[in-house]
Amino acid sequence: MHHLGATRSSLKHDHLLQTPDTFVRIPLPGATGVEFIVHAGPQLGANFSQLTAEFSAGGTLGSAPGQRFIYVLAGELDLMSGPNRHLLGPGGFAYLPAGADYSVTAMSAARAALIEKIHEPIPGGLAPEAVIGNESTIAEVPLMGDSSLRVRSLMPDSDAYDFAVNTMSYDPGAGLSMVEVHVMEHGLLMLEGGGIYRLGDSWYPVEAGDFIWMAPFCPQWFGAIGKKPAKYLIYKDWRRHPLGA
Ligand code: UGY
Ligand code: MN
Repeated sequence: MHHLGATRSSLKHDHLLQTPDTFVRIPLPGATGVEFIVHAGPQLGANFSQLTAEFSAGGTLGSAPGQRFIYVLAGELDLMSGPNRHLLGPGGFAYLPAGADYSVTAMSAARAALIEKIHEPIPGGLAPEAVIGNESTIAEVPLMGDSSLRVRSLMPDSDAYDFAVNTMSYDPGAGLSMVEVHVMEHGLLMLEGGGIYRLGDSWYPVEAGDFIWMAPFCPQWFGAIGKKPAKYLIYKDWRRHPLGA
């Protein structure tokens, strides 16, 4: 079935909205039993990559070119990190620094968001360490005092780490209190609900399953619409000087 070329997906110089009807699955080296949807990468102008990994039961991830963050969307992943075994179900996540000794195998059909970035060390700074957890154990913090819009920070906030990954939950009708224009870029995966996203000078209806990339300084605003809460997973580069020093 085709739709006469119509889609909500849209690519502009400072943002990409990529909707599931336009996803193309590819294999990647070192992985078996896994198909990947590439949402963002240097080809787009991004300084990180974001993918969805779709595992068959028993599928395994290969290694990443740099540090990697994994967030389980569905199913269960078996993470061996050094000698330690962790079972990660939905909301389970892991941050694995570049060069870490680990393997990821799906216990059943599973889906996970992958965020990968080449680490930018600070001269004389501490090296980042692996972090493994579940979102459900992390306290929600109201954004700028607004309890209808809550943030959970999945990564430690220290200079050793050069990116942040948060989930943001909006009650129906909640919205960002300002149009943001900032130096950080974003990779965003809609997890639940929907609403209207302003990106640059365009306003888009968005819903669970959509991916958005926002370039540095892309004007952005979101308002949740509908009777269900909206929630997204959002990446940003963090704690690094704009000149790279
Ligand atoms: O962390 C952020 O910059 C976040 N408030 N941006 C967004 O939701 N588009
Ligand atoms: Mn932002």
